[in-house]
Amino acid sequence: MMQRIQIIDSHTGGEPTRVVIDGFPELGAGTMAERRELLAREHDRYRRATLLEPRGSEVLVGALLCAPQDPAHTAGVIFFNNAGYLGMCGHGSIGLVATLAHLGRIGAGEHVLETPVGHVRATLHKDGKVSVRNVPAYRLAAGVSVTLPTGQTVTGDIAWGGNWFFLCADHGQAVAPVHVNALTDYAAMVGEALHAQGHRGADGAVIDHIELFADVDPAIADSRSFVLCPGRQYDRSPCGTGTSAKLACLAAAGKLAAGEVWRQASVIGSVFEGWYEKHEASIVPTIRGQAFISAEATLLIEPDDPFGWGLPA
Ligand code: PYC
Repeated sequence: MMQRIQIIDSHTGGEPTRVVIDGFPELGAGTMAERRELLAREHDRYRRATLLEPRGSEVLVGALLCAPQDPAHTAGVIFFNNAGYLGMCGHGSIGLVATLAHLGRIGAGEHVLETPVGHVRATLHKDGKVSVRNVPAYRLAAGVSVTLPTGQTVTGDIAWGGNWFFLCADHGQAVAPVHVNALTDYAAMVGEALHAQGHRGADGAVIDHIELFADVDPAIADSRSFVLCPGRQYDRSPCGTGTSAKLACLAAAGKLAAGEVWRQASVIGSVFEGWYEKHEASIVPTIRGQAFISAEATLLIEPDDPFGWGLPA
């Protein structure tokens, strides 16, 4: 039987989100963490068919639209990428809200999204921008030193912003679009060294996002960053969960007050605004950005297509 997967594509600050509206297997009525686990364990070929070649590209981030557990909530969502599954995704949440608005399913106002790592509150503003009040973020460790195979030692913070991040600024790399290949190699090397030297997030979690910060023209933003995601793809947007982790580090270092706006630019120059509220030992970050719809399509998988479920790994 021909498989049909209905998708809507958007981009948030240049970073694509492919929302799956229909065509994935039924995942039951559990939490989004339970449904993500089931998807990964039994139906991973749907992730590969939807995101990877020949129907997608390595850079896409997927967002499976699910019925929420709580009918009072707007939607559930499971984020995934070329390498596996994500906890939260800031740019993807903005893309999902823009997609639901495009479909006429929601209007301006506040909406609750259930994700595998907690509930987030997304506000669709009348001007099309979206604010995502993320799960609590915190700095786990400050001043962590990592020695690279080149002999260079870099020092940075480990923080949670809905995914695990290592954030550093003393890397000496030029954070500019012409250098994305070199930045990708460099950030991947930092990630591997971090792992090899035993650095982990809470509960032994792999730190799978690396953020390299640099100064920027203050007329544009407060900081510019290159963010490498698992699967060796860099985030074209400033990364919502990465900006959340950055806000947690700024708050912990006493460099940004609650409610003060931080403007984070991506390597390609797109900007998110972010601010936080204090929450016990952590913060609750809010990220504001905008997504634009780029395609509506139905992916088709013929039963005899040798590459129907993606190219071999
Ligand atoms: O915006 O949080 C984000 C994100 C995570 C991975 C790619 N984008």
